[in-house]
Amino acid sequence: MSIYVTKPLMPDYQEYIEEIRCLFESGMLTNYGRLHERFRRKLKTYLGVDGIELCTNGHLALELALQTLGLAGTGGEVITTPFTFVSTVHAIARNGLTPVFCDIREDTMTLDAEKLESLITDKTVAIMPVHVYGSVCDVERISEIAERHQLKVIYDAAHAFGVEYQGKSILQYGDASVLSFHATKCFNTIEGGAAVFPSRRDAQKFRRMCNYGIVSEEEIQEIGGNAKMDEFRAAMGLCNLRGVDAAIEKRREITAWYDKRLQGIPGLTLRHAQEEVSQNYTYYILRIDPAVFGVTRDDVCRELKTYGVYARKYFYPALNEIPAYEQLGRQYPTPAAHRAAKEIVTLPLHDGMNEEHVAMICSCILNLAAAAERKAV
Ligand code: T4K
Repeated sequence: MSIYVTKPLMPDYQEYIEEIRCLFESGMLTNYGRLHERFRRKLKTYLGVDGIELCTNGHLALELALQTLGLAGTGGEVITTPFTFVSTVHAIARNGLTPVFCDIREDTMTLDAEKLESLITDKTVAIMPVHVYGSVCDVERISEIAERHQLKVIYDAAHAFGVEYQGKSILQYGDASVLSFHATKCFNTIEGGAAVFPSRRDAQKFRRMCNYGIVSEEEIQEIGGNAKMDEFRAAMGLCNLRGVDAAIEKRREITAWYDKRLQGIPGLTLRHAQEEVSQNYTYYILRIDPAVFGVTRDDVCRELKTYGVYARKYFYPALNEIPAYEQLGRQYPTPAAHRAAKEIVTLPLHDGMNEEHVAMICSCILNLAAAAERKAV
């Protein structure tokens, strides 16, 4: 038996068939159809945000958000973090902008706002922080710095579906926030994403940018692309929205099973709990300090694989160490990001798991360290 890092949330087969039946009757499969609009409205209510527009995936939503805010092609610099999925940084670079890497906080692994200001120059046009693993960035401090320097803020909120801070959606901060609805996330539309803008004008422009800049049959306003969400994926979104609360609750339960077995072990650090933040439990992350635990994160991944458990190294390597970016622009030391990239493992977490799976995974990790300790004495 194999246990993968995640497994998509899927609706009941019959429920999905019922949802797409109308598409076989109407033949309207894409281009802002009825299901797209219904899904968008329901999502808006569920997330508690205005100005949300759907997209074909999270990555293109990031690229198009930068274009919507007028940043693409300016040749400016965008401050971001090297501890993220490669999509974040590619979205910046593919818009003719230069990523500048800021280190992360040791506890939340989000962009370290205390180091941010010293990286701002007259070339800086924006900040792209990441709510990595659904942990909330220092939104107030980032807003204050951005305002003072007149910079745009685009949050990569790919992991932050449904995350709330002080009782409100985290998506309301910044000039834009971008979600991913990829199959591997806690909520999915197979592939998919969305962008949230506080400005109605920006939201409308983003919507046009996802459809070639078309306003009407006779008017084209911008140089947009094609990044529309089709009706089949909107149908998946409608179905999954009904099941997502139960799936998040199951993820919370599994997280507690892990925590019970792994907390208090020297050399292991569990996820940092943030005050006034409600989680979505998309990822179970474990930090392994090899000097104390006796084995490395990579040893643990290898051992788990022998038991058919496919944990992942989200996010390794740090992106300022990959060939595309190591020579690019100004480089600053990011020791916290490099340590995190070497020490963090993402363990399997999905609603197909039971407590025995978690017990097996934890025993495997703890036994490996115990065996290493025996060998050392
Ligand atoms: N920003 C951030 C911070 C992100 O993390 C991401 C995406 C984005 C932006 C861009 O959003 P999208 O354009 O993707 O919407 C995955 C995902 O492809 C990616 O969405 C995600 N982040 C990233 C962190 O992880 P891989 O290469 O690790 O996925 P893969 O195919 O190895 O899948 C992992 C496991 O999940 C598999 O071992 C089995 C299981 N799985 C996977 C798929 C695709 C399933 O059971 N069913 C499936 O359909 O990238």
